[in-house]
Amino acid sequence: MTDFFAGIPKIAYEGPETDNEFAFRHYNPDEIVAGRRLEDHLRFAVAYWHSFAWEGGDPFGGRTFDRPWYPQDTMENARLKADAAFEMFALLGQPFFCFHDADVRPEGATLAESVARLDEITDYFAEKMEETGTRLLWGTANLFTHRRYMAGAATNPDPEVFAYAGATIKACMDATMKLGGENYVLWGGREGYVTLLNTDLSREADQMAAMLAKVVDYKHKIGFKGTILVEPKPQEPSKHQYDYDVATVYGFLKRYGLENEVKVNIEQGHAILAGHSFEHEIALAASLGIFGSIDMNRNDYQSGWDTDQFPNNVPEVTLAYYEILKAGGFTTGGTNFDAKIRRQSIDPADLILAHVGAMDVCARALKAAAAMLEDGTLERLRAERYAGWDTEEGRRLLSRETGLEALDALVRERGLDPQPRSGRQERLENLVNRFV
Ligand code: 3MF
Ligand code: MG
Repeated sequence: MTDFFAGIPKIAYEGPETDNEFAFRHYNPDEIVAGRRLEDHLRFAVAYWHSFAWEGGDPFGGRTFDRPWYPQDTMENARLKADAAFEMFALLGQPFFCFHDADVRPEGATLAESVARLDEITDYFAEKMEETGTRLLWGTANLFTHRRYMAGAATNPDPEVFAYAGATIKACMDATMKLGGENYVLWGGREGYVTLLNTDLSREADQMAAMLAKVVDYKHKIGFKGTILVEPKPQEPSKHQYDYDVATVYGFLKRYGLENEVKVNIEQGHAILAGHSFEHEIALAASLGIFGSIDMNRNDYQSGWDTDQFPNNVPEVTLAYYEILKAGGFTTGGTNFDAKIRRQSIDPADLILAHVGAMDVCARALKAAAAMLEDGTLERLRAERYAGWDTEEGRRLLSRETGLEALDALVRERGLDPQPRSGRQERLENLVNRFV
């Protein structure tokens, strides 16, 4: 036991009327919504890196937090950090967490030492997972912080870095499998470039595909039953990242024949950076059959960079869960809070309350989305808009046999003069507002 969260009670559901800060107002894990427990719909996960490894630095200043597990360079402190992390998981009662190797153990002098430390700390996790019932949503390798990765991991011009990255991924996949992880994530923060002047795009694409294929092969070799997920992001830290957005990732998977093996972990902030909405990225992934999981953290709308803030906008989050529910909900995926408290939020209570608020926002949003789906008006109006395509004639127009000449003949013979119809956007927005 640490005393890091001393005085903070276990968070329970007390309903919307409570004035207790340390309570859920909307997230009642056992509430049944659309036939499923809320906990099983939302599948919340805490991100180890932001909550326990990040020290509050920014480009203009160093750490602002003061934690008993600093400096994070000994295994003793790694264990202390794990103690505090699992104490927070027990207080929040969220079912999952996620981690990178670099979040949980100090880097060793050699690969062998780093892997031995990862094995040691994840054995410690296994005991704590058993005690608290917390599960692993996904594991991942940090292939972007260490200087060896400054020019990329799989896409590095140096094959030795490629080998080092592969060995590191192997260790992280082994640890994820050992802990019963439900997914394994790859985010290519430095798989891209800073200047095209020194970059061979086509080689780097082949290298990235080669590594992803090795990941898929190793998954099957060890019998890992989870899902391999790629997390799209358009830039930052690279000027251009190859996994730009869902459409780009799908094109890449298709090109290298990996589209049935890999899905996507979509982050709200990354969607915005790519010039899309979160719900656009989710709907597109679902329609392509590659929707996997989400990172639920927003950006500041004025700053233009990845600020990784906790969600607090119910109407926005509702539209995301609407697409997720429409696609059948999560299978192995979940809602990971890849979010950090602001660097002035230095109290342990800030960490807890950030998650409490975010879980409530997501619960409200999911309930609103489920009610919208159940009501069915939105789907009915959408279906009506396309009804012409469900007719015999609609199907005939799409068929390859009906060429451009046939379309020409049809318009002339029938004297067609199609009349515009309202898209009814404001009516639909009003409808959504009735639920949020
Ligand atoms: C960066 C991110 C990453 C990924 C993580 C797992 C550090 O913007 O979102 O967090 O989520 O690397 O893939
Ligand atoms: Mg993320």
